[in-house]
Amino acid sequence: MRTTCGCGQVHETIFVEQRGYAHHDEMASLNRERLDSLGVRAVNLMGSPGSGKTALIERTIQDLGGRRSIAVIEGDQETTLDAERIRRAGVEAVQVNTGARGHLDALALDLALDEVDPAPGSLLFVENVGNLICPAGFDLGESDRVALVSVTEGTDQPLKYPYMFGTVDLVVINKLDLLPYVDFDLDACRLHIASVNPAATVITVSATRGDSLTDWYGWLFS
Ligand SMILES: Nc1nc2c(ncn2[C@@H]2O[C@H](COP(=O)(O)OP(=O)(O)OP(=O)(O)O)[C@@H](O)[C@H]2O)c(=O)[nH]1
Ligand SMILES: [Mg+2]
Repeated sequence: MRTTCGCGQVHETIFVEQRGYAHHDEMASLNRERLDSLGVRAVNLMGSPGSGKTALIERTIQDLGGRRSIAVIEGDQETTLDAERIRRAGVEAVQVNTGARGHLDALALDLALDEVDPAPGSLLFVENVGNLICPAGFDLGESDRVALVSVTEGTDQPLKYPYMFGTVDLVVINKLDLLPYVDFDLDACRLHIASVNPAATVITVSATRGDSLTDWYGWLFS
């Protein structure tokens, strides 16, 4: 599997990433042990910019209404805008800025975990940097990997980005409310997902209008 990041200074990034692999895997294992020992479920949310990752977290915070402790780590190249959105929704968030890199890695999660200090038994959302390429190759030590794709992005995304859709436990097809206005074939998209990842669970939601979010919560608390 290709694991190099296509963002920024490609040659230097390739060198650094390759050299860091053994350490990276070790760090991912340590993160996983740390999260397991706390009983924290860490969900790595990945998807294109604008697919609705932050919106889904905001809506989840709103719907759960404090019934489950939630912590959030936000990954973006620049700005603290998403962390600010999460804080406005009522939950503390740590922002990680990756600069030229287009993904979070296990070291970034380790550092962010020190900051966010999730409560035992809590739910931790890790919103990865918005893109369908770079985050696919990086194990953070998360409990679950989730890919979001919205109906405005096109039916064939799972075929074009098989490394992303092939590595996840769940695919969330978002923005169902916009389906009447776009040329998106839900059944074909489901088939494409199955062709690259037969084991993936697929749900369709609207994070903003609230359609089928019971499926999301059902998966989240399964
Ligand atoms: N109509 C509609 N709009 C949505 C839905 N989910 C998200 N949006 C809108 O899509 C835009 C992008 O949503 P975000 O949640 O910021 O997307 P993101 O995936 O976090 O984007 P990045 O952080 O840039 O990667 C916002 O204007 C949201 O309000 C949805 O279900 N339906
Ligand atoms: Mg976001």
